[in-house]
Amino acid sequence: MNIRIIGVPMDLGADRRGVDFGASAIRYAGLSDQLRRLGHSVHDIGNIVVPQPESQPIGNPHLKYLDPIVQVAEDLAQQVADALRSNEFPLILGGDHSIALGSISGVASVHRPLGVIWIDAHADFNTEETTPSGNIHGMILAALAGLGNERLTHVGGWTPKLNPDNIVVIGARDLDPGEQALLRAHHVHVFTMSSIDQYGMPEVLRQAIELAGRQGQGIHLSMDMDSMDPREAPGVGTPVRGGLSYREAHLAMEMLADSQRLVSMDVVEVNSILDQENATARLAVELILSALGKKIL
Ligand code: B3U
Ligand code: MN
Ligand code: MN
Repeated sequence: MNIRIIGVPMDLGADRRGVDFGASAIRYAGLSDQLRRLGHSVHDIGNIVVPQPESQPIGNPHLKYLDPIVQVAEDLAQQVADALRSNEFPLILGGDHSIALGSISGVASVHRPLGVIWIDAHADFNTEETTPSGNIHGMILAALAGLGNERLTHVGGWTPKLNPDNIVVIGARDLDPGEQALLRAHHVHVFTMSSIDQYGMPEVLRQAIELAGRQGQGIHLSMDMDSMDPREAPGVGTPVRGGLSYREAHLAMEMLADSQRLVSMDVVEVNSILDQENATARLAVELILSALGKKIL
């Protein structure tokens, strides 16, 4: 496979600084070399330009840094669509989860309809009305489904990018009240940590792939590293106890690789200021390799 790596040093969508180094930390953990060792060809185009928060007004407190976030999303969507048209698999490295607005808008402009598997401790299904923080990284999945502020929903000039019926959230354990109501109202498939405890990751992934790819479409994987248990991934902005184990996460990646349905992937929320010896970035590399075909034997 030809892989195009796109870094997005974005931290405007989240409260804590440090996720802007995430893409560099993942590269430093050896991503390109190891992808090449797997037999892929790798085209790393470097980082998209992201404004520094110090030079930007926060703007509306319910939609912090809306202008620069939308501007980066427009840029990234172009880059991602260009990669796909050049027959390259887009692998986007965050940055906070607001970057998925650009990555998925770009993928959905080429692959329509598109399924999404969103692995996250959160569901990122808030709008400006339900957000407790005003942080846009918590609103991205809703925006892609056409809900919330028009600037967010209309990146690329069209909406919605996703049908809620093809959205699957896995690993959720921290949802806000208004967000829960929206997820229910729009029938988003959410496999919480309790569903994983009850049915096990193999069954959850089997159903997730079926739901996200119901009409035979491609699937984008959006991997928020805070889905992992904080013992495995200490370097994330918002650690939440009781997350995915190392084994569960690898199994999920391997099942996605076996499905041969992945068309693109992003890895987000690695916070290298809070990390311990780059452990979270190294884990991100291992998970990417499993998702892109690495087998033990
Ligand atoms: N749901 C909360 C918290 C949050 C969402 N995503 C992350 N944290 N990483 C919010 O602010 O929307
Ligand atoms: Mn997220
Ligand atoms: Mn999260």
